[in-house]
Amino acid sequence: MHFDLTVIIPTFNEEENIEKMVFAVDSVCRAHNISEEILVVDDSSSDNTITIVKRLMGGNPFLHLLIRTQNPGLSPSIYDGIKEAGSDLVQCLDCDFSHPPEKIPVFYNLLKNNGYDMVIGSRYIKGGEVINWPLLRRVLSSGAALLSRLLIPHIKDSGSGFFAINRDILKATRLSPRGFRMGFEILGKGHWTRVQEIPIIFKDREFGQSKLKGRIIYDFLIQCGSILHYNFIDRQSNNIIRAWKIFLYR
Ligand SMILES: Nc1nc2c(ncn2[C@@H]2O[C@H](COP(=O)(O)OP(=O)(O)OP(=O)(O)O)[C@@H](O)[C@H]2O)c(=O)[nH]1
Ligand SMILES: [Mg+2]
Repeated sequence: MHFDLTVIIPTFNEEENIEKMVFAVDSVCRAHNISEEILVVDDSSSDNTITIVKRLMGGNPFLHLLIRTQNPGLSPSIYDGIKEAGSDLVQCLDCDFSHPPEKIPVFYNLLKNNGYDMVIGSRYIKGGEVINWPLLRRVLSSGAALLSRLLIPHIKDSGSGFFAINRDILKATRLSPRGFRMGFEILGKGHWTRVQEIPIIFKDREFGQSKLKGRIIYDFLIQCGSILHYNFIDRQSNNIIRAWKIFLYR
């Protein structure tokens, strides 16, 4: 079966959201004539997420499920999804409606028709916004975004989980996905040339529980170290220097 786009939805205990999200993604794609695969990547949820997806798969051949049993985590799940995807153009979005699925055609159009390697849904550029986030979440997210800009300065929201890539940029890379910031890993190590941020309005989840843990700060710091090592010790990439050149000379 041919797909124009694979939409990866990582899940862990999302029984309140998954059915609505599958239909939201499918109706947006249909309305824009995008033939999509929806790939749910689940980390062995203990609620009914898997049962619901299996039931939906009955009448919806575009819907696929990858159940993981090892190395749990958001970024490792997204990475497995990218490797399993039926299309080279891949969109990631959270299951909890923090990321508006209506924006998917904008990402797709930039990848498919404008030759971008990566498109990032950004909370921290003009027109972008975060709604209903508690103060602590805002502070942590903005702090991580600032630290990320020391490495990849021309991108304002490299930690956004709402991004799309042409997965060709990951050929011959060695990624070590950990934590919640898979987009940052790709920016630090992938073979991109053209990256575009588009504004998104990020809403806090209404249903289901947050999976964010305190460990996320530790994971992020290790990830920064890994990207620095990859660029300056292993010399597998010169993305940090390239990003600084783009930032300074554009
Ligand atoms: N496969 C997998 N998915 C996960 C994991 N942790 C979170 N997710 C999913 O990744 C997406 C983002 O997780 P969230 O818990 O919403 O994280 P967040 O948006 O930073 O925090 P909240 O919105 O406050 O919950 C959701 O679709 C989750 O179900 C995980 O360990 N494995
Ligand atoms: Mg969320």
